[in-house]
Amino acid sequence: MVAQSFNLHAGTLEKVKKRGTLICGVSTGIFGFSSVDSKGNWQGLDVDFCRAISLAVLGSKEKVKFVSLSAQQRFTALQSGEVDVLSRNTTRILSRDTDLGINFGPTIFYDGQSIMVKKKIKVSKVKDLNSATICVQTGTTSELNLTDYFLENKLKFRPLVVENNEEVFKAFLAGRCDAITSDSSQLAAMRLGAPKPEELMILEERISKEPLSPAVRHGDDAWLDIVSWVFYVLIEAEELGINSKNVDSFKTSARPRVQRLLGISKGHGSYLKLDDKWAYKVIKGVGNYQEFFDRNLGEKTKMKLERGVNRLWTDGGLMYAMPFR
Ligand SMILES: N[C@@H](CCC(=O)N[C@@H](CS)C(=O)NCC(=O)O)C(=O)O
Repeated sequence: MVAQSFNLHAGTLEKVKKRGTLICGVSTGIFGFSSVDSKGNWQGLDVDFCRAISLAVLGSKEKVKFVSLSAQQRFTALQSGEVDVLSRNTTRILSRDTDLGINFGPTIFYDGQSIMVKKKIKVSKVKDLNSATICVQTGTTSELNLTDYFLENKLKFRPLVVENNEEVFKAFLAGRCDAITSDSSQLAAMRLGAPKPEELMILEERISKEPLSPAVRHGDDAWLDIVSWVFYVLIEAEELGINSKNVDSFKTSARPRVQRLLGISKGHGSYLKLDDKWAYKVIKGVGNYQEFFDRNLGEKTKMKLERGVNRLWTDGGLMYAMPFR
């Protein structure tokens, strides 16, 4: 029955509150997005996003259990209820959004697929890779895009499809393929793990759009609202110049927009069944989107990525917060 199936997956918020822990599906290890540091702590943009949800719902960034999921495993883990949210360099595409019984929240990182080669093969353009063998991980959009791009450009290639992230990179380093393909941020992360990163080069062409977005199960609109609005808070805070360090100085602000965000004017928590200070806790605990970016991917990190299209809309980028009112 429709009413029953609609309710099948509802209640994630209540489940998380009762459990006292958010269970968050991440990757098996992509530096800058979700990986374990030398002290055994999870770190990265996707990890910080889970911590932000945990702050909003449970008031602490520590109440998260991270579950490593390969590209193949991720959707089943979400569908079956093994994880409450998937925050794992996952591209939003039509078929996943519909057929898989999942819903995507706002895009937290706009990426694009690229191809990486060893400099010594002296290739500078994708078209130089005609008839090459290309390593790609199974269960990814990378696999599908590669076929489209080569077809469109009348090029041939042989795919070497490998299931596991580590194995696919090993295969490339061992020379089992001429090139490796993935989202360009992920190639940058992989390169950092190579014995000689300076010998590898990411070709300039971006062969696809990869809007990386968190996902939840169909049928729990209230939970999707929370995941979505946690993200808008990160952007809204950046738009307003509010960050984890200066947030307390905004407590006396006369601006209605600031008062609503920080819960100084009452009532904005109840829309999401959270307390009025939920967004304040998120900002205080993990900061705004700029802090997310700088800490995990920016100039001061090993990744050294440019903000690019992930800048705020007011700076010519795509990041835009829905009005918090
Ligand atoms: N964004 C693409 C690719 C995501 C993806 O899974 N990429 C691989 C290759 S870098 C990966 O993250 N592997 C890590 C893992 O399997 O844990 C998608 O959603 O399909």
